[in-house]
Amino acid sequence: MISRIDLRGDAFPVNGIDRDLLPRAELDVEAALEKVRPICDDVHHRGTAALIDYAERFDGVRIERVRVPAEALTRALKELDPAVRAALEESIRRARLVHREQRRTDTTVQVVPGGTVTERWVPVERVGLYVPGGRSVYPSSVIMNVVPAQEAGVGSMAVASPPQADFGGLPHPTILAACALLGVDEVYAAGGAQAVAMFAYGTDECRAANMVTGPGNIWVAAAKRLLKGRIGIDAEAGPTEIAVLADHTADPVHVAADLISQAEHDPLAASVLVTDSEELASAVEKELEAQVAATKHIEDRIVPALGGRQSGIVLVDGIEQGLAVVDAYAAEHLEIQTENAAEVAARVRNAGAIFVGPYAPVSLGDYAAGSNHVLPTGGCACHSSGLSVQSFLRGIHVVDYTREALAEVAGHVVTLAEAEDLPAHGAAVKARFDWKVPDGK
Ligand code: HSO
Ligand code: ZN
Repeated sequence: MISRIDLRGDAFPVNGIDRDLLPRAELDVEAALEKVRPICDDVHHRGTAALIDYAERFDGVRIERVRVPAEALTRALKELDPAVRAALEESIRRARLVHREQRRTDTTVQVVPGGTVTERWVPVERVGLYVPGGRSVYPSSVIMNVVPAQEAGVGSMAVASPPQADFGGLPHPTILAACALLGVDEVYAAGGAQAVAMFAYGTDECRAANMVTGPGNIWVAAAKRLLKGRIGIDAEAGPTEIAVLADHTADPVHVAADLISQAEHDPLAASVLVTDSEELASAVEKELEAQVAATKHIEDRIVPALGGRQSGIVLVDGIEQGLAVVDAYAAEHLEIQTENAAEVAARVRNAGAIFVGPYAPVSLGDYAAGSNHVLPTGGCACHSSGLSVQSFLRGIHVVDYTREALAEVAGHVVTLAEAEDLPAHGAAVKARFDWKVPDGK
């Protein structure tokens, strides 16, 4: 069910790995742009009325208003299964422990006596957090969005998640309960591109946000691309990916289970095993057959995900080559199941998150490691990081110079202004002195 790509021997590219050689889903966000543009424009102009129409069209439910009433949040928390509540609380506790340490402290550098530059970290004022609710209803994603925003000190935040026909047009009750547990009281029943537009433009019910974060389907990704600039975004999330770098010491039962765990998300999810062990590859193939047969979501997600061109077993000559492959792939999640796993993990340059050794499966990170599960997909891990406190902060440079400190460097400023043919820049400095600056220029 999963294909093999053999990069051993002469097949390994001498000039390094080309990303196109590796399995990956094709996601045409560009094509989706044309579809989401009119939806976003409509929300811009008609606000709540447009959101209500789209709820009917895309979510199959007629709603009266988009804002979720406070009683619905309270009720959802009261009715939440106690075991789920305990698990969510532990997940929140661990996420807080990790994210709290990501807070930044302001730094001040004295460049010269009397001349300082401070980097002051200021949270984004208002954020919109998107939580999907189509094929997947993930209360864990509420935690992964809300905790870093709260720990960053964001003052105002709202969650949007699609209205569910089965729940009277409200978002899924476990999503509402997770919001209530986290103390988020502003929640909207809005999904897809229209939810992103609601946050970007604001409506009579929902004040516009400065930034929108969170995973979502291709329509959410397209709306984020379209509205980026007007709002800040985290990343355009694509389907989930797992890569496992494993050698002969890895347990094929674990490896297969982990590959299946992420294939369970989506028919476009990617599961990639990179190994130098032919025996492991064969054992994992056998395990996949056995384990897939015993799981849920077989035909609709797991079989197409594992059998798709985005998944595969990549055979390499050794861990060195394996590292080159996983760096080129830049997986959202990367597991290292090799001898000396921590040392191998330390050499990885590109991954959204790295899971080290036999007891750190990706599912742990999805729910309760303390790490964040909103991570860069589609190879974006070579330039971006997952959601963190940093995602919600801006570093403002505060420049504070005395007359003497400015005088000391004025000649250089004027020189550079003249070199760039911008004499008014220089004049702004000269105006502060009876020009002739001290160095005589
Ligand atoms: N693996 C997904 C997150 C998730 N898993 C939510 C389960 N629930 C993307 O990182
Ligand atoms: Zn997952």
